Amino acid sequence: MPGTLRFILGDQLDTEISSLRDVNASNDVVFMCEVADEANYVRHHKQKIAFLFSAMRHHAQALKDRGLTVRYTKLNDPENAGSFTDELARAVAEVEPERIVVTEPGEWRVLEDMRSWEGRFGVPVDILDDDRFYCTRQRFADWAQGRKALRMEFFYREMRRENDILMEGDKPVGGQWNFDKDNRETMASEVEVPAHHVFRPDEITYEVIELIKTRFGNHFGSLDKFEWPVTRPEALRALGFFIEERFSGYGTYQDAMKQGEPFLFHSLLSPMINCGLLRPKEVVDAALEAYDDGKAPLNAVEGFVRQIIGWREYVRGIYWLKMPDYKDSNELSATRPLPDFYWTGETQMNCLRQAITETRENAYAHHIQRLMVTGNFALIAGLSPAEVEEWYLIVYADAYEWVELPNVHGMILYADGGYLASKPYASSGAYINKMSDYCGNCSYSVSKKNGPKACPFNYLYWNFLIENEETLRSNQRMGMMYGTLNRMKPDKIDAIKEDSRRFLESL
Ligand code: FAD
Ligand code: DLZ
Ligand code: SF4
Repeated sequence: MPGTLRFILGDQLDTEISSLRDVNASNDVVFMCEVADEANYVRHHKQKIAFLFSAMRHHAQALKDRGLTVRYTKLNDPENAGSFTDELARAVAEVEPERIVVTEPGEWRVLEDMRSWEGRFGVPVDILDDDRFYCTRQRFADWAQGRKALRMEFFYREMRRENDILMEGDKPVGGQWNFDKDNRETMASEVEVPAHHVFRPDEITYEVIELIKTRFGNHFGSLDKFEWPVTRPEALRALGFFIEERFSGYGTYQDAMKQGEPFLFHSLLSPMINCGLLRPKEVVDAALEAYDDGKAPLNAVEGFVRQIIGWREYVRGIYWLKMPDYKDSNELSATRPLPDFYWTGETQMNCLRQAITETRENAYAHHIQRLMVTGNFALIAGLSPAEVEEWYLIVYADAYEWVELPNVHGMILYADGGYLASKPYASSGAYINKMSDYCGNCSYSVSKKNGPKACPFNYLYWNFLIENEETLRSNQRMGMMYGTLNRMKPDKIDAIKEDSRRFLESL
């Protein structure tokens, strides 16, 4: 008797995903496929593809172990049709289901495909809500309705109240909503960075790694090591390690950067949360439990929870509210091509060299490296939003368009004209110098403002303000900067322009 065909995408690796909730083990077929189109629509980091394919294969096995029938297409299956729609066509022809059930995807382009499936296959297609999130797309749209500016902080407070997280009645625990001011410590050299836990590849992962090396050998990134959790038990262990060993320092050192230390006190959980191996709600619950047990201070717990119920939900809300047009804007008319060093790491700027080299090795960089090093440079050097967005989507194991795009287009590049961030996050070398030990190992001098030895962030910062004065001057939050700029002597302005011209031409 024909049953339901349940299509599970690579970032839906949760046995409780909505599309499996009413599964009938005797009639239904679960369908998963590795397809070249998904690996190639941008040329993802090799480690990212290996992570996802291995996690998919392990998940398929976990579903079979639960007694479900799973039809799984490997990338090197000779019959593999190469795309979601064409692979689904093969599955439909074979299974002849009475309906198809799928959870809504994380990317607009996939949703568009999904909407064509009913017409194409002649069977009903149920696209269900992805209720792994705290906030539905509709709930976010209702919140956004009628607001002039969408600010994360106000959305976050609603999420706190609505989900009764860190609340005492209607007041925030500790008397403040946000403890960010306690989360800006630099890291003294004697602070010991917790151990990084390595998850050793098993046979399935090794097989996938070989496949990726053969099929995607020319993609960005190294596969010399592979240390990610790829199963649900491993992901839960990673969560446990974070809570026990890193969480207490998470808040204090959240913004710090240190040469040779790519992970610091960060959780490294985003690839697993985004692909479904971990549920955001269980991660937040684990953090709250650690707080109740006295394992982590409030600044760490609040800071961490804010990233997940605040930022993560907020960027998803913005993505679905603004797509498909969101990526089209280019408020600052930035057009400079992405410099080659974003791929090679070969630059004299030590901060960028560190962040990019670590990205190549780990398919990971922590938030401040993404925001204040690679992101800040992209902003003040006027790099093309489309090229920068593609780079971020390629290089990180946690990157999917719903989360990458608002962070890049809105947060770092201000390309949406301030829809997401109230002002551009532009900064000179002083910030990087304060929060890291990178500058001490750099060929440039962070204390020099002009000339060939000066830190390029210093003059590019002012050059950015000069070039975008017309657009940014009226922004109240930029008033102080433009006040300083206006007081600068003409020869200083000329030096800034000349250094910037020389440097940008050399890129
Ligand atoms: P932690 O510091 O331990 O944070 C805990 C969790 O909070 C993360 O696992 C993540 O789920 C969530 N989180 C934190 N900040 C954000 C944020 N700004 N937006 C959404 N979730 C957040 N995150 C992605 O998951 N995918 C991306 O493609 C991505 N691209 C980014 C691009 C730029 C330019 C910037 C500035 C940030 C981006 N982020 C992205 C957000 C953030 O940098 C990563 O989530 C974080 O670095 C992941 O590492 P972690 O798990 O160790 O995070
Ligand atoms: C990122 C990715 C890659 C590289 N490959 C696959 C794949 O072969 N099969 C699959 O189901 N999913 C893959 N993904 C994740 C999808 O791109 C993701 O599910 C969609 O972009 C929707 O968020
Ligand atoms: Fe980066 Fe400038 Fe510091 Fe060099 S001096 S590490 S370029 S901020």
